[in-house]
Amino acid sequence: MELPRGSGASGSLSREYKLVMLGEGGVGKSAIIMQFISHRFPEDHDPTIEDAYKTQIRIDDEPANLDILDTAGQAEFTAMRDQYMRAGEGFIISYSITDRRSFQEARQFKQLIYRVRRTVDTPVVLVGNKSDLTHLRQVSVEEGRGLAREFQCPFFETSAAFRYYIDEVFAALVRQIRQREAEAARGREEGQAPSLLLDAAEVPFHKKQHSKH
Ligand SMILES: Nc1nc2c(ncn2[C@@H]2O[C@H](COP(=O)(O)OP(=O)(O)O)[C@@H](O)[C@H]2O)c(=O)[nH]1
Ligand SMILES: [Mg+2]
Repeated sequence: MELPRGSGASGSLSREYKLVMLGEGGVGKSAIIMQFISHRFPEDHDPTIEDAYKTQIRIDDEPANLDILDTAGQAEFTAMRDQYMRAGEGFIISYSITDRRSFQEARQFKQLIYRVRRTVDTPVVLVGNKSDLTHLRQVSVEEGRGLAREFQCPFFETSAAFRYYIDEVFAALVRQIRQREAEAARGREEGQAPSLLLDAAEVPFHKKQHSKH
């Protein structure tokens, strides 16, 4: 795995954020990450590759080391995805505006995060990708906004092809993580427990959980 750009004394000291990119196959998850990290748009990224990528950026004048998992082939279990889902601090749920089914799947990914994290307060950003393909649009901006309201999360329509709103997605996600950390720190100072963490007993039981190794 590559060292983060600009790493060094200060780089290694800055906080690392574990982010996870979710969404149906073909919506442009890999393309978004490639554009974000290397300013390239690969037309032919292998759809089966599931890998993590590191980069260092500044968000609101503070350095952030990002460790981003690009998921693929959501049907089968992989140890790496399992680990990232549990350790993940922020999640991008992506769909394609040209594919209504991928939009409907977004809710499933939200539920998956809830099952793994057992809290309703996980930082999420909703992304409708391929905004350049307006003539093929199947999901309106209003529908995207509506779902984001339901998720209570930021929403962007992106184009990985044209690099529209790519940086904004990652900045919004890191900001949410920082906000929650600041709130948690304030809560600790005031001697309160984090408010939105659910009791284990409140989490619905799911039969089809992956067995732990
Ligand atoms: N026009 C257009 N095509 C895109 C965009 N993002 C991805 N694609 C194309 O959609 C296909 C699937 O992209 P990929 O990143 O492999 O999707 P993934 O399976 O979600 O990782 C590829 O042919 C990409 O070139 C976009 O923003 N605009
Ligand atoms: Mg991919």
